[in-house]
Amino acid sequence: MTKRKKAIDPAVRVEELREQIRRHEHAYYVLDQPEVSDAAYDALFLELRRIEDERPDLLTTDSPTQRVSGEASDQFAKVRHRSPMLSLQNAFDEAEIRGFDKRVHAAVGDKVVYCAELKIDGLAISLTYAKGRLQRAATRGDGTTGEDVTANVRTIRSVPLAVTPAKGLPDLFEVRGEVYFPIAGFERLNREMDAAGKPRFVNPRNTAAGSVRQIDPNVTASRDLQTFMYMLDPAGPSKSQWDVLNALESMGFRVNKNRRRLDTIDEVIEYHAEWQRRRHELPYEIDGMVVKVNGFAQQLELGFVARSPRWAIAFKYAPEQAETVVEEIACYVGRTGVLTPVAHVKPVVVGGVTIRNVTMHNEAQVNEKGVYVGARVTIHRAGDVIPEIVSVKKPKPGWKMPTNCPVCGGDVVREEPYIAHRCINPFCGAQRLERLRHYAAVVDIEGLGYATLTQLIDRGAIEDPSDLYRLSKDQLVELDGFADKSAQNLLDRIAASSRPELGHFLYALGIPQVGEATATMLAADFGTIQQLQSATEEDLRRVEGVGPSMAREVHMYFQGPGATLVKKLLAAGVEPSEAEVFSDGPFTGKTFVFTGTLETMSRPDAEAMVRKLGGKAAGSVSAKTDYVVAGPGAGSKLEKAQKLKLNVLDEDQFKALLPK
Ligand code: 3BA
Repeated sequence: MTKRKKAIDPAVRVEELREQIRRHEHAYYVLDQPEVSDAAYDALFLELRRIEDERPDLLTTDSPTQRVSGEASDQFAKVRHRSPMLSLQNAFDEAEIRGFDKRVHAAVGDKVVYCAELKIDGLAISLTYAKGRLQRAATRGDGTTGEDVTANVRTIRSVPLAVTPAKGLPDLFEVRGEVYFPIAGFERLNREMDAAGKPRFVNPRNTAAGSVRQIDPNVTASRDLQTFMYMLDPAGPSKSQWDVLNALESMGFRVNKNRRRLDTIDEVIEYHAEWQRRRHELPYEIDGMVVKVNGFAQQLELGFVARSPRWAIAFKYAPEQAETVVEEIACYVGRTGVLTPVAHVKPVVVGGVTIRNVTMHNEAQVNEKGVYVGARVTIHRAGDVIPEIVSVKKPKPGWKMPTNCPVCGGDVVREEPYIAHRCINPFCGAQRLERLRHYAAVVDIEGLGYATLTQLIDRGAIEDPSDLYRLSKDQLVELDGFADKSAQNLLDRIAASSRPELGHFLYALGIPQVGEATATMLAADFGTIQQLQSATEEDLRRVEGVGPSMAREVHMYFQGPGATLVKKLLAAGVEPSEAEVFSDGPFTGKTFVFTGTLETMSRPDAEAMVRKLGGKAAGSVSAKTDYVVAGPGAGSKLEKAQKLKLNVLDEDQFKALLPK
């Protein structure tokens, strides 16, 4: 007799599967803490879909398989909100938020608790639940009437299709909050657009709005939108905004964890400032903080003005994007002759700073973006980040680099395989100025800026850095902005720069391709400028971080223009200090690479320690590396070290190597 597996009742099994899938979706999409592997989740999903396919009678609209209904609608029905969706008053600075606090206290007295929430830069959405099922999702619209976007919002996995209402809630209730586009997903989408040769999306907010209003719910589903909820109507037994947020969370809605109850406006201002600093740690964009009077009794007392509650305010941050017009595209010539296109734009405030110029990398980039004179462009600038053109209204490729240098009129060429265009005139005035400026900055001659250098060049007083050391006080007092004392100060600073560390000296020369890190490595390796000058390409290639093309450039440099300049500098009395080479330390002959974050010391300190003990600290991992010290956040360097089977140490293991 064959043993028969006890038949499982499909009706029971579908409920079991739905329950498990909902739990996993909640863990993954709401809590960001997945409980099972994608494969395990997919298996449950597939099993559920199979049963539902065989037994259509068991299908329910709130089944996790039914997020995408498949019906495409080209028009969204208008829906009237049960109660108007209000708007928020804004405060743009401390004075305005203190004004709000004053009005609140004047109305409700001394004791006020605020509930502070991050202001998500998304779009407001309303979800109506009936008997625990998502019945309708609507956009805010004009506040009174919105659009029915249920089919699309159902595809957002953090939106529960079925919930167990909190105790004390009626059959019908509404949850409101924000739908947004996570930054990582937005960037991924734009990479896909780039790859497909399609125009980029401008910002996550607009893209989220567009995604919610897609004709085809499959498109919305593919966008991986997210939600944060913050309002519940009616609020049931909740007595405050804080209670509501907690109630929403326990019903399974996604609620932002960065929220706080605060007793004074000073604390609100501090919390606001904290998130202004930290906003770029978040995987989504915020445009401020929403400050709400916490207690419902006090909210009721405060009431409304027009369509805004008097108990809430949006305390905004400076926008990080703005639109403006390109007035001119100019080209700047750098120290190595590379031409950099710069868009001069109609001045616009972005991220709290007035932007007039936006640098682009090269001709190819100008055309990839489709920038031209007269173009309407969106500029982005976040924190300390350099402003960037993120999009062009009507992009048009076809901008061309000038064929002659805008400064000296010399020939401009593009040397394959490089993308950059270069002015190849070695006597180009712009290059000379930039080389001098670079030298002055690197050997730390404070106060020797463009204005002074330009005057000195124009008077024929200097041509290359060696001339600086022959300047007289008489020559300096003649310049604009100089008197006896300031001239002497500058001379003193120039004199003080004549004993540079060898690494600084090498970097200051402006050897093609040699940055600060390589210069330090070369200095440590060769010890003196003479040793370096007589090094062969072979010798150079042995240095950590120096590849064949750089070895060739460095070698050529010291055969050509470098030979003259170094000779002149030495003759002018500049004496690069010999790099300290500790030939018999415990790390002699060992090369270290640090990657990731160190927790008890800074990276430069750790590298200095290695050098002091006779070793070398390199910037990149290769077969020549002896030890890779990896901290949290270590990425590709660690991977490479593992691939090469190098010694990988953590910070403690590294410290154990240090002499006691
Ligand atoms: N809280 C936006 N309105 C918000 C409920 C009130 C409100 C917001 C908020 C009116 C956010 C106006 C549109 C609206 C629901 C009306 C938030 C955010 N609170 N945390 C006080 O994060 N963007 N926006 N939304 N009703």
